Amino acid sequence: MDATKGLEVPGETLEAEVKAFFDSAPPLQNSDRITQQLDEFIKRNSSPSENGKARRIVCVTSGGTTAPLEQRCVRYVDNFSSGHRGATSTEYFLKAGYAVIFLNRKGSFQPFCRSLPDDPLLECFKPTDESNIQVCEAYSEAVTRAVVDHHTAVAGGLLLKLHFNTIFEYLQMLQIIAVSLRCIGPRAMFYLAAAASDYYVPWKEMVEHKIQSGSHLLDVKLVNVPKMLSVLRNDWAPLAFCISFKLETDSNILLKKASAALEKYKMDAVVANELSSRKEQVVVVTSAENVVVKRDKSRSDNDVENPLIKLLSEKHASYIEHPGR
Ligand code: 9Z3
Repeated sequence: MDATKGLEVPGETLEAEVKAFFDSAPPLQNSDRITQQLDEFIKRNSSPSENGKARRIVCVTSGGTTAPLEQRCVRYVDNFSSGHRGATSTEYFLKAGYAVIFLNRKGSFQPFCRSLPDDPLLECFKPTDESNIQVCEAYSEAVTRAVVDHHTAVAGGLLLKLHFNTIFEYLQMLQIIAVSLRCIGPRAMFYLAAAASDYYVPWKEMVEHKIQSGSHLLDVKLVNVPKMLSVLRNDWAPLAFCISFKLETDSNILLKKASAALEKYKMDAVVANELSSRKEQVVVVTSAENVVVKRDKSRSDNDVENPLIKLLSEKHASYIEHPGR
């Protein structure tokens, strides 16, 4: 998070911090509806598919969370993430036979939209007369592909898209998803590519109205967001296969930080990426080895996510066979 240093809470246990975070969070809108959608999605994808086995389900998180500074929010601290990693990975997970819960920041990159221009609705279509429009020739193939692939995934019950804006929404939704997926044990994967805030202003300590300008000092106290990776691993979905991401701008510390996260949060793998080269290469850090995964420029589907998802899908398959850690 591109933020000021937060307040440490000496001696406070993780459990107390987690409780304080959720107690202070504004209640999630539509939580019953989300739980119902998840239950239906998991049920639908738990009967045997073509290969006689139940489909694996991955929760892909994507985009940056915001930490609001005011309850009636005008200003917030944001986390960098375009959502490209999560959206692209979702496409490759679907290709690999997974059902995908795509938990994404509203307005971030969406699966199947990579070949479209920035403003697809206005740039891909043109009017033929006052009341009719048609797809522009130049985009006709890309639009057809995007619409067909998206429709096939959503209508076929293989892709469930859920949106968040704030860190409060993100973590409440992640909890609901994890607890819902607990019943499928090791068949679930978490692929946590979202850039989640490290610091937040507790809701009850947040001013209601827009902070007035006038002072040269903005005096806002941010506290640490509790380390939910531990909670996900230990409490919410202990049997799930968990992949987290480590982002650094200094490549000299990247692998050390990724290994530390692997051990501290008992992840099955940590994907280490450096900001400027993140679309070219990543390193998959596991307790057994570090695997460098590079974009294969000779292919048409040459995103780094292609070999990355292949590798993680293989690791997940062998984890399902031998679930011990
Ligand atoms: C990532 O590292 C993602 O790969 C990126 C993808 C955000 C770099 P884009 O969305 O970029 O394609 O533009 N995500 C996790 C970032 C993060 O905040 N990780 C935390 C950390 O590094 C741990 S949860 O400490």
